[in-house]
Amino acid sequence: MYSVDEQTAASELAFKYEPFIKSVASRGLNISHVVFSAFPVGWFGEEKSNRTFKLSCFYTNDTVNLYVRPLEGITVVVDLDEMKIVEYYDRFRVPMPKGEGTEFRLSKQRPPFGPHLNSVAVVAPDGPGFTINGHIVNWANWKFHLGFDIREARQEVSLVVRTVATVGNYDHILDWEFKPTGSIKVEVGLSGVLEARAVTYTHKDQIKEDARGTLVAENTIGVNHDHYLNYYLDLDVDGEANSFVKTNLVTKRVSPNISPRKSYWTVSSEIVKTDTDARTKLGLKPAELVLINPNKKTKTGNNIGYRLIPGSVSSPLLLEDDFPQIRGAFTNYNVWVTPYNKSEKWAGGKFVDQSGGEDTLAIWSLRNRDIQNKDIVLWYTLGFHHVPSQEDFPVMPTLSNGFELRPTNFFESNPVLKTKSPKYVNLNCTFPNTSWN
Ligand SMILES: [Cu+2]
Repeated sequence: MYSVDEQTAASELAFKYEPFIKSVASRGLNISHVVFSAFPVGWFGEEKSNRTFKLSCFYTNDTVNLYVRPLEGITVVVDLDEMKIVEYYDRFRVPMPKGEGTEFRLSKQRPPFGPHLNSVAVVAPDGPGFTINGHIVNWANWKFHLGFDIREARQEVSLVVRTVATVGNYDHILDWEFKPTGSIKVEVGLSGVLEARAVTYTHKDQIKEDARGTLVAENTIGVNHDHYLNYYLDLDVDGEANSFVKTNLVTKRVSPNISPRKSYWTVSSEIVKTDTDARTKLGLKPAELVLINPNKKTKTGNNIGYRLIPGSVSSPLLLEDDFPQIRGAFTNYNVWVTPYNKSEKWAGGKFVDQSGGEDTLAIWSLRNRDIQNKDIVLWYTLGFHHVPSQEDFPVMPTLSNGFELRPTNFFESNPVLKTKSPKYVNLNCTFPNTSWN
């Protein structure tokens, strides 16, 4: 830990340090544009460690973004208790990144701007319904303590396309949220009426067998069950020909005597060759799953892509040779990628309950078909294991899960910076029941 005063004192020390002044001058830079940022030096197994931090240098000319123009190669190490420079390195030179294109302030953005967003207003005719007294917030059946530390807020408007599919006793609220960032968030909310089984029990103490559910009311068992949804995502990322990339996040050991550090992590990307290889169980090892267009690159040479950010992951609990699992085998993996084929549309097969499993995604994906630089389909299986609780009776409050499709090197930089916030609308309503202290 260190204080702001210590950081200031150390910076002052460095600005007067002759070798540092020379290093800056020898690069043809103006020292009045240099700022320091302090990074604490941790414990790396030394017997006695000192309170030190490293000062790294940044150049502020042509930018207000303090961290984007690192003055690379120079490090000043300051002992905070002694308040003196104990190590100094000027090791190498690389070109300094440009200030151009680093402006993030809305008021400084220049045309061309992104698409126009209309204002949206939410009206609460009886007032907001909550009260704030000091740090106590009261709303509905909630009362909680809240400390505010708001620095900056940016308005965000997104468009939600919603459809509700009522399938038997369940309602599925299917949302597609389109964001100005280019992200698409997909969410499914489950509500509806539990599948119940009538029993003789009126109290949990009477149950001596495996009831395969929860006694949610007298004589009523809410049955344990699953919900699985499969999303057929025929994505065309900047064109039809796409590839599926698995970017594995891997731990590397540092060779001895190079650094006091023992490990770091990096990424190892592989373009997946076939639909059989593409089958992925999520959560076993960290990886980013990206659909790229291998024929299109950004200005800096990254492949244009969109990545899948999964929600919470479910895997089947039934045995593989159990009949419902044979026809519902699309749940065996969370992610599948297949070449586009007009006849392959329904992951669980055309005949659903009557399927013998032959016409399902699990069978199509056994053929080792090439999925590189082709029109491909991403299939995402999302699931819930539902152990009913009393709150789910007589009708269930919405339970949600989802995933996100997020641009990944699709844009040259953050696209939202060029999106003007919608105008603030003052509806001039009065809120009679609210006290704002
Ligand atoms: Cu359920």
